Amino acid sequence: MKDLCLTVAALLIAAPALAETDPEKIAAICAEAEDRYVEIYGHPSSEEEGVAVALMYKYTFCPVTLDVPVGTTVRWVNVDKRTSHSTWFRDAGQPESERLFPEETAEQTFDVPGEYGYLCGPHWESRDMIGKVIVRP
Ligand SMILES: [Cu+2]
Repeated sequence: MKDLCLTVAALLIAAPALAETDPEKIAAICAEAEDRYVEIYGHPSSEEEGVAVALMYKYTFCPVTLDVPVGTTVRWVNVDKRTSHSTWFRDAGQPESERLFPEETAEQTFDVPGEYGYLCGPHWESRDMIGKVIVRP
């Protein structure tokens, strides 16, 4: 397990525009992703203590937009079976995370309110794998 605990710089970023995507399709993918999570960890992702969980599955971040209070640590979990993903807060000037292989995780704590758009390095261009973290004061 890989923990990337980075504190996001005090930058308010304009999130990249989300591609047109069918919300029903996203909901179906994210329901499947949650099933995978329960299969792997034995409990729902919402029951993790002290972190907000975002899943990486089928070229989708689940939820696509994660809304959290300031000071929250977000844990990304790859619940895919074969594909690796990353998180890249490109517009905040951060380097891309290491690739997360299936069942690997990365964490980042958000100490500054704002909207943080991010990309999956290998899939943002080809598969519109894009997400956003909204950090509330
Ligand atoms: Cu990806």
